Amino acid sequence: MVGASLSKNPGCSREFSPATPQAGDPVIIDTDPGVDDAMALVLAAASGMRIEGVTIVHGNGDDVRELGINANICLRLAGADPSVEVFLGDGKPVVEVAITEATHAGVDVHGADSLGQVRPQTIASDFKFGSLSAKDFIYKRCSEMPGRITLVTLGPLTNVAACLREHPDLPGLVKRVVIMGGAVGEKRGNRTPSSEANFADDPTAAHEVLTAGFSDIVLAPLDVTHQLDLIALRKSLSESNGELAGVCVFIFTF
Ligand SMILES: [Ca+2]
Repeated sequence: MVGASLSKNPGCSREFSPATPQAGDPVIIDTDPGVDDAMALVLAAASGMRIEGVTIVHGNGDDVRELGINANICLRLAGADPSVEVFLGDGKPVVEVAITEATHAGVDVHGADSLGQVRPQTIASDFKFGSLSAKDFIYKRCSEMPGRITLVTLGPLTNVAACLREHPDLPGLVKRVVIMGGAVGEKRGNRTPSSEANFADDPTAAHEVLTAGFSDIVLAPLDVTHQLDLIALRKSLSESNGELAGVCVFIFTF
């Protein structure tokens, strides 16, 4: 995602802080890893952001426990603080959507393990997960740190919507929501001709989050994510040594 400060725009009178969290900023990452989210977790862990917790949602796989294992693998490979816990969330949308070949595409795209079938064998996968559900963790931690946490969502917005349904006061507790989703400003979607996968997997949740009253939402739609030069990144990683770089190269190859 691209950080942006619009304060230098002469046509804009409002002051904006950088769109993406900076080193030391507390974040909760809601994710469905997923090869692209695996890279995001690795980069987040290496960025210096203070990861308060990682919550798992359906999307790039059907089994949130397996997706949670993927998240743990990424965090450990990236050298994240061992105290960072992974909390399992919902395995289906807040309102069931019809399963079609198109809506099941995420599972097919990311392989049987949702990680491009490159799970490293050298890392144990018998991880323990956080005792709270994803939605309960989100509310608990945001309540403990009111106005400080940035929610970063990389999958369907099911967990955040589920949290909102129980706690309508959540928007007042969150500093900012950074959402990877939607196909705003782009002529085609990646799930259907007009829809982006994260929003298509739970459109009700997307609607409920976007209209819940969060004071600061940063949306990173497809046209933003398509700015990443994967070829250059893969070349750079290929020239590096180490298990993490190797896994990332395999992921890109998949
Ligand atoms: Ca994702």
